[in-house]
Amino acid sequence: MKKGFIFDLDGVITDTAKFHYIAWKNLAATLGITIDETFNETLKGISRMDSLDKILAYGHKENAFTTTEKETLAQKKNDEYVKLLADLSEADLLPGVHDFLVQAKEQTIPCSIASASKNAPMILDKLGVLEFFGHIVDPETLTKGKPDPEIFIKAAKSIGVEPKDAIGFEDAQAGIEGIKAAGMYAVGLSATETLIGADLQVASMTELDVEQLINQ
Ligand code: B16
Ligand code: MG
Repeated sequence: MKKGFIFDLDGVITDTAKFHYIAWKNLAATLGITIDETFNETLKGISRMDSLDKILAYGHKENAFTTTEKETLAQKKNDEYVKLLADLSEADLLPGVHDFLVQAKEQTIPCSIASASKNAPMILDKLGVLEFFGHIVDPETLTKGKPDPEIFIKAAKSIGVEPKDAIGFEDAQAGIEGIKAAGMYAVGLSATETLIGADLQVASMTELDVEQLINQ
């Protein structure tokens, strides 16, 4: 029987990829770099600074800025991103998420968040689901990003669950790889892409039942 749930945020609990895209696209434009939605797919699950590095490399400007300048650029992007989240509410939870979290609470299955986003606590608060999570891993404490398993191992331990007894939920390929490398059961969430290595893939949380999932 499985004993804990580890959730990615963006693409699993809510979909803020469109807001990341607007903010990165606008910042990139000020640097003379044009990004499109296909390129934006490659930024999913990637940390803020790694995303900036990818954009600069895409525009052949990887050596154009100092670390301090890059920090200023990343801050500028985040300021716009946070403004775009102003109206985020419970209505922005992805289908089936609220019901699944309620079921997990009823079954006393602890939940934690393994997201690359430094904005995760604020986003979960706006979505009205902060109370369901025993812990949110602080991405500042990580030495490596996804696909490294570090974030998932920390997320499991934070709620007192061994990784082998946990189930991880992810929408990105790098995340599925991290969950599997951590030794967990991986549930992939995507209606459009095949997530290689996922133990189970569904289009949305509406297809999932907590009792069935933990007892399989
Ligand atoms: P922030 P996840 C990730 O969230 C996003 O998918 C990725 O696009 C973003 O760059 C990253 O969080 C960092 O976010 O700038 O808010 O710290 O999928 O790991 O929940
Ligand atoms: Mg994600």
